[in-house]
Amino acid sequence: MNGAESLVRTLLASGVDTCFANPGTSEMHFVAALDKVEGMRCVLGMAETVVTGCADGYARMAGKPAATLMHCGPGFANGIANVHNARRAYSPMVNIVGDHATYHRPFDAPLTADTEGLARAVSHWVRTGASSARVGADGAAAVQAAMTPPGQIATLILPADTAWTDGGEVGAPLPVPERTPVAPETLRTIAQALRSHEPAMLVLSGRALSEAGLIAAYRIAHVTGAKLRAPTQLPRMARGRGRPPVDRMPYVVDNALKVLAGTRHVILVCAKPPTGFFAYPGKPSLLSPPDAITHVLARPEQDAVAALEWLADDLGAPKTVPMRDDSPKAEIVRGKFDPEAFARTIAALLPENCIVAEDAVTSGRALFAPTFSAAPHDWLQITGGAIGHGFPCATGAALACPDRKVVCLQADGAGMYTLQALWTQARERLDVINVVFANRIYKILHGELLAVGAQPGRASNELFDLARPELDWLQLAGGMGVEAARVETLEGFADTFTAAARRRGPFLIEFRI
Ligand SMILES: Cc1ncc(C[n+]2csc(CCOP(=O)(O)OP(=O)(O)O)c2C)c(N)n1
Repeated sequence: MNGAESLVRTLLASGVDTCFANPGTSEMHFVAALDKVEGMRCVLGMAETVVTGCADGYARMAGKPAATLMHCGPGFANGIANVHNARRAYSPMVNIVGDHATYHRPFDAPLTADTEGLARAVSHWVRTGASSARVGADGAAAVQAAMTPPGQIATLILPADTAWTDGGEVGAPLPVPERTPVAPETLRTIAQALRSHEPAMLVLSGRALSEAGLIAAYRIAHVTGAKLRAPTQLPRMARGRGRPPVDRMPYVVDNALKVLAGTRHVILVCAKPPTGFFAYPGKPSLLSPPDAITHVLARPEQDAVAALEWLADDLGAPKTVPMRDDSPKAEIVRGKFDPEAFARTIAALLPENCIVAEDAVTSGRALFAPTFSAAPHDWLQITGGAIGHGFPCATGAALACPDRKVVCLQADGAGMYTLQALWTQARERLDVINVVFANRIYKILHGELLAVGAQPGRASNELFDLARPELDWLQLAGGMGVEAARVETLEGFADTFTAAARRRGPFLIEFRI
């Protein structure tokens, strides 16, 4: 058995059975091993950002890593933007990056690069295989690192000779550490702060946004009056009717400052302190009031759900609390696109138990609160601000959950970064409804220009305008094997979406705004 085969067998033994790939010559022995060994689902992504974005969506829904297979430093570099998003979502991911044979490196052949340096920039764990005999053990260590709470990026660089040389040994699966409990003194201190009835806010992310975490947080809010918020960008949240409607922190700094104003205790549950997405002249970076006390109830790798449940019980919260949802009624609205009207419309249309992958930028700003009244669903967002996440994230989520409908809400400019994911959806016959918000402009950047105090001019118009030439999403999707339709009204959208939801397989709706 060569090193490559030992690595494939190790990954399978450790529970990794899906590989998103875009291989090259240095990965040929790994590919040959995939041919030889049964059990790995291999999915081609026709750009590395698609590969890594798929692995992110897959991990968020499967709760375990997929492997990726990429080619040398430049291939990995192409994939970095969505590794960055995955890292900020705490998604477990095992990247296998093929590279030149060890003895070939000194000759500086064209693909020679600082692969380790590139990997280190975005990975929690990096190793370069040293021998075929060690590659199996390295693979098991990579899976262990990826699965270590809260979820990490592990990158194993595989020089070609470590893959093709005989003497490979299958690595035994390694134990995965449990989530650590929150210290009793932390729980008691925070319980005391909440009992003071001074204005408090729990900021929930990670596991705290699971159904169990949200219910416990809602119980705490019910007895203490504490407010609940999720960060502006969240990895995954259980939402919809019957689940606690916890809104996001607004993106716009002034609005976020208003939400936090007067808060005395900011209690972080797997979340970071509320921070502006960017700095703006004359505005603060940290959004909590300067005199607020920041408490850390649970770090992302800790057992946040148990901590929230302990607090809810200790504070004497009833086990079940009536759910109050003030969000507008879910109903199909008529007329032109408008963010609020679209939100009410999609709330009426989302299929039960669907997965929403959202990279909708400005068209998505108003989506969050009104869709609390939709049927129960999971919502995935771009966590690292590196746009071009929606299509691949939806693709990976659909592979992880073949029995669930996936709805991808994608801005057009961001969608152009990774539209090749549509081809993967067609090839794998994935059940995804892609909605493209075709406003034909980098709209958010117009707002950002004004926010830094500048005025739009010739150059900024040139750089933000996407209408010359116009993108034709029907042809783009059709060219990659995905059926598509164009709509210009909300009622047209509702009809087309309803028809798409009844069928299986990928579909794209271009919503002309
Ligand atoms: C990888 C990456 N490159 C560039 C940017 C900067 N950026 C932020 S939003 C944006 C344009 C978004 O336009 P679009 O997706 O059409 O959404 P809209 O603002 O029109 O709603 C750009 C280029 C980014 N966030 N990430």
